Amino acid sequence: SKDEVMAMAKEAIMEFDGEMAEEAAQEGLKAGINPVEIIEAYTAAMGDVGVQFEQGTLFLPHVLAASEAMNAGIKVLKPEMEKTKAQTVSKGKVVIGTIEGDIHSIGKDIVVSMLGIAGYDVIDLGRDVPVKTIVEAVKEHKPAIVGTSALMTTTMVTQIQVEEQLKEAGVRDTVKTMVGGAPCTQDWADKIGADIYGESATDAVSKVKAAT
Ligand code: HCB
Repeated sequence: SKDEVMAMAKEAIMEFDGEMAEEAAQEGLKAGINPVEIIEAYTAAMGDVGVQFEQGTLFLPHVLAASEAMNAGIKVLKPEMEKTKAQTVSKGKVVIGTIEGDIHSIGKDIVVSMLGIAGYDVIDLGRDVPVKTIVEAVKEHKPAIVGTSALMTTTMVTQIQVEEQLKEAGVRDTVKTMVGGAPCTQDWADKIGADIYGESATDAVSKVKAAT
């Protein structure tokens, strides 16, 4: 049943079990469950892993193993998600990357996949992307949206530099900026002058759609 698949997806991440994550994905697809919902189950479990990491009951290798399990599951779901990508005409370009100094990529990768499925032409700059590179990419690709992901309070502050350096380069008005990642909030976006705050990948996609 759906409940069983969702429970299995969560357990797989909590148990750092990539094979179980794959099995949950396969079972889910067989049962006709929307792949996005299965990813949300993995994400919820990843949040629990994060809490346990903060509490000191899990350590970095566990977090890494959990994220690898999550990637294994997503790999199974991705081809299925791409099938639903109907339009051949691009809805617009989005440049995205994880901010300078920050190597967290899981959430950004989910946003990249989901924007791609929604029909956007996504230029993924990867992780730990220098602000300069982001500005250069805006000049080169002329995207409708430029998004950054920051997972740490120490790196989210660099999102301010994106706003400033886009202005200095004279291209801030040509593009809408999006911020996301666990420590970011709507307040943060408002404070730094970012146009869009993406709370989740689903939220990011709907706000990008509304803005393009
Ligand atoms: Co990492 N880490 N980590 N980590 N890590 C966090 C982020 C902490 C909060 C954990 C903690 O201590 N409480 C913490 C940051 C504390 C702070 O704020 N200062 C932390 C730390 C400290 C570190 C290291 C410094 C640890 C060390 O080495 N001592 C180090 C970072 C080094 C560096 O970056 N320079 C580190 C390393 C790692 C890994 C490698 C083990 C692994 C990352 C693997 C990878 O990404 N390839 C990792 C992980 C997995 C986490 C936690 C547990 C989970 C993050 C995650 O993937 N969540 C995290 C704890 C937490 O977040 N509570 C912990 C799941 C995804 C799906 O959620 O929020 O990223 P998401 O994305 C959502 C959403 O935000 C939105 O859509 C996504 C899908 O819905 N979204 C966007 C994301 N980006 C967007 C961009 C947009 O434009 C729009 C929407």
